[in-house]
Amino acid sequence: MQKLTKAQREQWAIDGYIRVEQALSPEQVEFFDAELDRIRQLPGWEPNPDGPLGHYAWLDHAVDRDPEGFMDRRVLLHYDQAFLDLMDASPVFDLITDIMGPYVVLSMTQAIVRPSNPKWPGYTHTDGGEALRRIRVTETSLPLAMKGMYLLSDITDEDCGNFTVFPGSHMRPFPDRPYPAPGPKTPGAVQLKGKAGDCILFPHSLWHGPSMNASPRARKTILYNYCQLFLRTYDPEPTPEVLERCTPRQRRLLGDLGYDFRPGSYFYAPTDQVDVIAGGESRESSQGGSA
Ligand SMILES: O=C(O)CCC(=O)C(=O)O
Repeated sequence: MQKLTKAQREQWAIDGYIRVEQALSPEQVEFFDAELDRIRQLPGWEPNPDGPLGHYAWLDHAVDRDPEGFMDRRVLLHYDQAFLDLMDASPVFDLITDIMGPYVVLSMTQAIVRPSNPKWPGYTHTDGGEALRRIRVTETSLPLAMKGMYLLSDITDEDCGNFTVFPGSHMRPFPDRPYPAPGPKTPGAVQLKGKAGDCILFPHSLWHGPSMNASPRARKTILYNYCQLFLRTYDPEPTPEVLERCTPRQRRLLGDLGYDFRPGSYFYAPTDQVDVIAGGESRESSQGGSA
């Protein structure tokens, strides 16, 4: 499995993010781009304006059905095999396990479309809610949780809905306050650029968020979150239909330990965890060839 280069390891430790160039092929970018247009017409989990902060509601379709409009769709795996296979695709998953170790689960899948709108200023936050933002692990610690954000749009300028980070903020106290709230224009913020197909990796504890999108086009991304096995996932348990289509490694990443829950499960890993995460059987050999 691929490992971080020395330069990537250094940037991860100091800045708190790395950009993996062309993690998706142009064909994959085209496919997922079209999938985002398709799935916004389908039922799914979308932000719930009436619910508590960060909670989602099951809607018949995205509120905005225009492919260039806003969408924040959660729980993607059932929409196509390609979403499922992205969870442990090389090189991103290799790098994720190099960073997090083998005791990991997939904790969330998400597709976000940021429409053209120069009036929307963007925002800045950490991931994982109120408690996780108060925890900063040390320089040599494995992260508790991290994310891979795949760009489906070229971001070659600033204010194009850029993913914006405060480098090093995963390691130090940060002005976590409602007013004046830190934002993408606060000194120290860096608007990242990249090409469609690149993937940005960062821990939940890094202060980050989208910039405004003053470009004429929507910015599209898909995001896969991973956390240590003993933490909770954002997404609900996968359905049997999804699990049936998984390799052993994918099932493990979705929390299937290979036995029913018993006290101690997830805090202590199955004995084959390291082998399963390192690769193990393919879907063909485990399920008689039905991909
Ligand atoms: O750039 C975006 O659309 C938001 C991404 C983000 O903030 C996140 O994944 O938590």
